[in-house]
Amino acid sequence: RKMERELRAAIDKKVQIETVYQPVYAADTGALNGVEALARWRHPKQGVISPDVFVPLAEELGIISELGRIVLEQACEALGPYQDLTISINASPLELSSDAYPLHVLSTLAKFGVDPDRLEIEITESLQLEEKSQAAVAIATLRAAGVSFALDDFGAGYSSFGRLQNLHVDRIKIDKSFIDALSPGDSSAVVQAIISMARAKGLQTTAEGVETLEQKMVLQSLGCDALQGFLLSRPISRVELHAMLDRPR
Ligand code: G
Ligand code: G
Ligand code: MN
Ligand code: NA
Repeated sequence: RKMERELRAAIDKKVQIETVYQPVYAADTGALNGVEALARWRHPKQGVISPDVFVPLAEELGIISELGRIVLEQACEALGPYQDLTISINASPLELSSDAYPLHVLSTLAKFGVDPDRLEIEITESLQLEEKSQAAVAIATLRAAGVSFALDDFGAGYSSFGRLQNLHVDRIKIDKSFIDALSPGDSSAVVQAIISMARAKGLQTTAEGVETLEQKMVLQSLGCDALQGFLLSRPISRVELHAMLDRPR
């Protein structure tokens, strides 16, 4: 198909793939903790195409690692100089399973002068982690170098609590569907339970998809660590990010 050829060409030539950045803030102080890097495909005719469309396509085509490399490089280049900010990237299970992944990530960080403890890799519950699998080795290698891991979309899949036993992560990102339910009249019991469980396990929490002041206040009162969502900021371009970061913070 035409779109497949076009995606291959874009990733090959490193054109049209543009990373945007969504700020993540400390829930208590409101300080900027860092940003999540999110890929966009700026198609010359169709406009901006969502990663929900082209990430699965890149996986099918076997070029997801190349896409991940482009996003990591763009993010490191954009954020390198801002030493106090964390960079979060989304990694597909296929990427993590490639032999070259951990060393490539570490050499990219070194190339851009980004300390490994500033990088957080978001993985999903769909990651099937066999013991001693390539992905498990990648996670262990990167964690040993100081990179941290977050479980993305927590609660959206099956057996979420079970996954936490064998996936070594530092943070959980509470799926937007639970944050949506934090509206007047609804119970906050599920989010409260997720946050207490995380705390008991020594994990940090980020709420995703925070859209209202009400949700923000409930999350603050429940002791959620970090907030992300349209209420605070949409994903922004590199130029907008730099304009924001270069203003006094
Ligand atoms: O940015 P947006 O909310 O449209 O992202 C939609 C989905 O695409 C999310 O699940 C997000 O994690 C995923 N995604 C965004 N950028 C990347 C990327 O660079 N790599 C991978 N594997 N997934 C991404
Ligand atoms: O699966 P992942 O968490 O990586 O997905 C991130 C996606 O969620 C991004 O595409 C981003 O645009 C989207 N997103 C971030 N904040 C909000 C929000 O407050 N509301 C909605 N509807 N989407 C959001
Ligand atoms: Mn994510
Ligand atoms: Na998510």
